[in-house]
Amino acid sequence: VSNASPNGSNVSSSIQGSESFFRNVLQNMETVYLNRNPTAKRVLDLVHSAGNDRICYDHFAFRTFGVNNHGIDSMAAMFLDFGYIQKDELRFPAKKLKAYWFSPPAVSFEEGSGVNGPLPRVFISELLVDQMTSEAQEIIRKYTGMSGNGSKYAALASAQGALTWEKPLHSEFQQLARESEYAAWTLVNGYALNHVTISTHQLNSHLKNINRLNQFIEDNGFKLNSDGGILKVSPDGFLLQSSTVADSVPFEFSDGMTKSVPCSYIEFAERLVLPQYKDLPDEEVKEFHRREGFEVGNADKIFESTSMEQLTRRAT
Ligand code: OOG
Ligand code: NI
Repeated sequence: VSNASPNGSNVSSSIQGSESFFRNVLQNMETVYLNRNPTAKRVLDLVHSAGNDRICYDHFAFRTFGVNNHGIDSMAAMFLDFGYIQKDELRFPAKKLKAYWFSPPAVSFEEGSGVNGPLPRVFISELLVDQMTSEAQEIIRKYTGMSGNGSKYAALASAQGALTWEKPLHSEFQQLARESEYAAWTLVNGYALNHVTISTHQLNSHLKNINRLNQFIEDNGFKLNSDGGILKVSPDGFLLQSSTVADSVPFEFSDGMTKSVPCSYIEFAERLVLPQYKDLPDEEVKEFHRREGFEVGNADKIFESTSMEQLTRRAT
């Protein structure tokens, strides 16, 4: 099977190992995520009940610390082993982050919903720890150092909903939060799924239009990330994204303090049909006829879905 894409390479891959085992791992990551994040669960239920029997995931996203073998590679390992292919690098100098996205292997059956549908792309970012202040580096090196070989089990930690390091002090969380909300998030959430993304163009109701979906989500009382505007549009105009604001969950720090910390959010993506395929009849349009990949300008704003500014913003 070839997943030759018009704006990507012609590299094709097929799933390696047992597909049912791999899907089971994704399902466990999803279960941890849905149990912790009531907004994500509610939104998926709402989209289902609005006439969409089938929901396809555009991508899964993870965050990491780029130090002590705990960076992108630690989370990418399982995906690469099962046939994912590393694609473009994205850089976010102001946030001191970089990311890669990975394209999924071809599978023989993808007619189901959710993790039983088309395999999601994967987006993995890492904090460029060397560029942080020495105070922040000390905290991050302390916890990734204590994790040790834990980074080899990133996927396991994600599927279990466990940290590979011990819980931090509240003061350490606060110190990181002052410098980088991404760093603070990763210290308390580790390899947990940061978000799943609903592929809106693969829905069959009127919600396949991302603007209608955004309106529907807001009409149901949920707050969308407004950074740079609700709808994030790539410069070419063909990749449209939006996201909810992350839920907060109580977290018990190692000093016994329990404080609310940002957890995960849910994203929506609509990939428009590329100009060279605009005359294809709707029923012939496949995923590879649409805009591929990610966009730095969109991603930069989607990262803000876990920021204090968005969490504390009053609903409009
Ligand atoms: C990832 C933000 C970027 C996208 O689809 O561009 C992103 C994050 O918040 O960790 O998800
Ligand atoms: Ni995303």
